Amino acid sequence: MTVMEQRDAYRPTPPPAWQPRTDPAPLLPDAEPYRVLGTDAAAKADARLLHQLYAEVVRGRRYNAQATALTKQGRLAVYPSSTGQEACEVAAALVLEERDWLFPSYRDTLAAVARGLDPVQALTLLRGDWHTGYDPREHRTAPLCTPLATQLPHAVGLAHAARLKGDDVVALAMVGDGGSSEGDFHEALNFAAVWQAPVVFLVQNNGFAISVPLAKQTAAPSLAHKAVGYGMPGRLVDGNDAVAVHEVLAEAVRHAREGGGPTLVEAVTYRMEAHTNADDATRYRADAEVDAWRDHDPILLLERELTQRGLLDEAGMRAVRAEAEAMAADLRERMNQDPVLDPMDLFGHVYAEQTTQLREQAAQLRAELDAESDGADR
Ligand SMILES: Cc1ncc(C[n+]2csc(CCOP(=O)(O)OP(=O)(O)O)c2C)c(N)n1
Ligand SMILES: [Mg+2]
Repeated sequence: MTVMEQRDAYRPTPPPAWQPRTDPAPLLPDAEPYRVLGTDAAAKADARLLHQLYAEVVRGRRYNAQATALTKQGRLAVYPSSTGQEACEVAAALVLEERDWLFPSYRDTLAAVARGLDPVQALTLLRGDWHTGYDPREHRTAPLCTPLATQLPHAVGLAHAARLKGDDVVALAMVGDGGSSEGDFHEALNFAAVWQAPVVFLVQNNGFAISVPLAKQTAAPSLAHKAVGYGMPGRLVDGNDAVAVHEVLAEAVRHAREGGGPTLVEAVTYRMEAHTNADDATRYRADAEVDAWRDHDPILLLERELTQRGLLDEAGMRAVRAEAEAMAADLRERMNQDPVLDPMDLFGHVYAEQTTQLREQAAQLRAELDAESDGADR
């Protein structure tokens, strides 16, 4: 008789019941986006911060309108407007210290400008005349990133490296709802959580990835819920409420700085304009849907709060608008000047050491340019 044949001799016990390694409950986002403006909590909002957010958001709206106008005048190749999303743009810039890093996407020119970049320099890439247009190290602002979500692993790498070196640096990376479906999004969040890197991920859920609505993009309960799967907190915030976005991001930055690791923030907002000036949004969404968001405009929400508290009157609004107008006039004037460009710069920053092919191409272009200028001299 074998052991197996002996009754009760071999009784495998089931493995212990499976338990999550960490409690997922504290990581879960709220059921509703966090709001401050229009609620009782708004009374506690700092008057100076309210003014600052208001001035920046108004300036941002004007910047968007001016940049879009410049595309129509042929001065800018393309502009992805963030009209309607200015609260997210401005709050993201304001919560960072100078030593921190911002990793923006192509839609986040305003965040770069609110961080202190020259408004013209910030448009260099979209003008198509030079690479990034500004020194990312000087401004601690990575290039405005067109390949979706690729800025996220960069942000994680930088933040992790800074932590290893003992530098007090937080990276804030911005991405769209569509970008959250990319592999880079997954890789970045996974690494950030495993390494407890000091990163804040800000997803601006503006409803669309060009013409694709969020419902066709994800089956997740919310984009903020995705955080739980990686083991980081997810926060859901009203992306048009500048005070709420500022508060949630500031808290996430503080948490990261103190060694608490990354946070995923989903800001629920809406893209009021088409994807870019080259897109026709009326082909895939109804005007009524756009109109429904007008009463929840980030400027309107701030204006209501400031006027109700007696912190802003007509004269104050006029002064803020006049300042924004002056910025737009300066932008217009400088963008209307033809930039001085050397076509040979094309070859300057491709490789540390040029390949034979590139050297040949550079020589060919040099010869063509010389022949042209000889012709012009004659
Ligand atoms: C890797 C990659 N795939 C596709 C594209 C083309 N593309 C440019 S913008 C865009 C939509 C992105 O939507 P979302 O992430 O929601 O950002 P939003 O434009 O709404 O700010 C797509 C698919 C791209 N730029 N990069
Ligand atoms: Mg989007």
